[in-house]
Amino acid sequence: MGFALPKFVYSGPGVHFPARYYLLVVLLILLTHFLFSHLHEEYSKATSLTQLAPWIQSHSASTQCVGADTDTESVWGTLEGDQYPRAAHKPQIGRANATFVILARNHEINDIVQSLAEMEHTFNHQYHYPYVFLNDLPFTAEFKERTSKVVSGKVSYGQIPHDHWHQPPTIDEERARKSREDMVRNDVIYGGSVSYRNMCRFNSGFFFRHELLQQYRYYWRIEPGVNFFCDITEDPFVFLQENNKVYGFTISMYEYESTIPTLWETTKEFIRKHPEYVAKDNALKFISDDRGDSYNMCHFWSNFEIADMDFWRSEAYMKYFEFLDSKGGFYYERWGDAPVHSIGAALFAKKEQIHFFKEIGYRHNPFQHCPQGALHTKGKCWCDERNNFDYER
Ligand SMILES: Nc1nc2c(ncn2[C@@H]2O[C@H](COP(=O)(O)OP(=O)(O)OP(=O)(O)O)[C@@H](O)[C@H]2O)c(=O)[nH]1
Ligand SMILES: [Mg+2]
Repeated sequence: MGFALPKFVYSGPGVHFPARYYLLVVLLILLTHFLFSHLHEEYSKATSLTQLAPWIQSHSASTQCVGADTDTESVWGTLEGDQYPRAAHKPQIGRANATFVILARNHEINDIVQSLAEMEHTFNHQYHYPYVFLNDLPFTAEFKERTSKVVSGKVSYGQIPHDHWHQPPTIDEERARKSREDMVRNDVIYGGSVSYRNMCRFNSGFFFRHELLQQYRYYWRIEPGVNFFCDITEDPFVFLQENNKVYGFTISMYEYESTIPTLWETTKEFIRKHPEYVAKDNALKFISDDRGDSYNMCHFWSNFEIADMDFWRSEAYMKYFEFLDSKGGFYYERWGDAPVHSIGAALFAKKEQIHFFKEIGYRHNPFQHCPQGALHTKGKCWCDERNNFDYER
């Protein structure tokens, strides 16, 4: 009975008898639409896709694209130039020309966000100092999104210039490779890593030259996964500024000798050439027990630093860094930024310009400084007072 559909429509597998009628109705509608579109101009205009677009937009809230009712301008609109302001970022209240500096890799995002949250909670929610994030690779959108969300100061994200990060072509790679292999054989921590060496060299002599940091004088270095235990009631940047200090630390310890076999000899060679750079009333006693003959391996643990970048930018330190760099020890050995900064501060600054921030509770695994007694109470510190590592002897 009835009419037969053309074979190509109804004979396919899985098409059941009632489906014939649905297909027939669809075909008839399409045929009618086709005929009307050609015969009646008004009908054609009214049903064109451009006419239907506004209706589609206003009736598809459940699949709304970014940009319809979110404040996208403050989230993504100003990414250019690596500036990333958010409405939540408040104008700076802190009085110093200062910033936080964070060198990090994209995969460290969870640990970074945790460090930032603790920094905001204990200090920056009242001061709104800015943050500068640096990386040898471009930061991901996720990194920018999540880090910018947890802070109260403005943020900027910068990529490190190639030559400030990578092993210079003047380094004899054959010699450097042999040294890395020796260190791996001797179980020297990070002994086989080139990127760790890049990082140490960058922190020793380049970070303060990055274009995003040019406008700032003081910085506070933050690493992924560190803890800040206590409320910080006095602004450490202003403290440095008002007391003419150049370097602040919380933990000091001994360096692994195998990572810096010739660092002190190289330093002495530099000082013989440039005795004029050594400060009167310096802190040589902190780094040497025999009036400079040998280095005692003491250094400030540089994963925490609150310091004056103009000190690193000074002629004395810049010449010192360039001399060290010309000897290649960042790659032929594994010179760390902690001993390099510590020796630089101890020799080129006065000892009273170096400050122990004993009220700042801080942990970078596996060591922590936990303020003692009245300072612990004042700062409402959440660290265990009995777990305190200030000096290792
Ligand atoms: N962008 C970038 N950052 C790095 C790289 N290597 C290290 N860093 C950062 O440099 C800082 C020091 O590196 P760490 O790996 O923490 O070195 P460390 O503190 O001596 O050693 P840990 O005990 O492992 O923490 C951290 O802020 C790292 O995120 C790298 O290859 N690229
Ligand atoms: Mg670290």
